[in-house]
Amino acid sequence: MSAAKFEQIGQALREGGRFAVLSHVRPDGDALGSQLALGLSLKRLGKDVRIWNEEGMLEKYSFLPSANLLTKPPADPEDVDVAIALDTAIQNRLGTALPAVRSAKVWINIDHHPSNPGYGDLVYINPKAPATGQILFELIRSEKLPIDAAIAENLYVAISTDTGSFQYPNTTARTFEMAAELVRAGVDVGRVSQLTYENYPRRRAELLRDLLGTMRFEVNNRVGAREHAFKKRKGECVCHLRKIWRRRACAGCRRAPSRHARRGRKENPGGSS
Ligand SMILES: [Mn+2]
Repeated sequence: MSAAKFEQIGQALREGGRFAVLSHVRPDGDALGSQLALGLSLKRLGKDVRIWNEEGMLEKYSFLPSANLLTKPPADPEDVDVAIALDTAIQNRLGTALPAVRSAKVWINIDHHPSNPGYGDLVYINPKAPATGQILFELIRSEKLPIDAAIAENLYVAISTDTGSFQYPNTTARTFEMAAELVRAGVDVGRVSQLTYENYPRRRAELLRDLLGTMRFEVNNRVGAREHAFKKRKGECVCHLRKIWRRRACAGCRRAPSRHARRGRKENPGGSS
């Protein structure tokens, strides 16, 4: 499904001067980690790089190395040579970053969502890759682009979060090989894992407390929670319930299976995995 080869993308990265590295709205670890990793690698090449996401850096991922480089796009467009969309199946999901890069002469589209229609000039889509971060790692290695501990940690978080900490079925032997290489490149696994998975903000702890408070057992021991209380954060709630009672449907949420359940069966359009 990929149309461009790594060599062509590598050449565009070396030849361009001004870059904008973008990803989807409502970003996840793969989106933000991928943006920072590629943005930092381009900076190490001496490029003029913007790393923009409509929502700016999320508090949850503010521990990522050089997280401060990722900002909201400006209201007025800026001149760039190359716009790079990462992990974004639908171009419109770049949100307000899209009008900010309207001058881009070359578009590069790197993604792992099978529904990505292949917009852009240089397109590399690998639906078998569990994370866009994994594709970037292969690109960086193949094209001998700069990598250091900061870049490695961003890639590690991208891959770790999109594989559910190397537990989802999309995790392959190659994913572990890559993780080993990233650790050799300087990832502090204990520190990064703790910051990624054991760093709930207070509001999340409160949500969990409220969720468990309304939990009930239904027919066949299925687990449910009062749906209306958690409408806005339903996905997050279901994730928590599934972590406690695997494979038991959440009665209140039957029409909204968890992201984990959808993963692998039905692709999530718009790129939130
Ligand atoms: Mn992804």
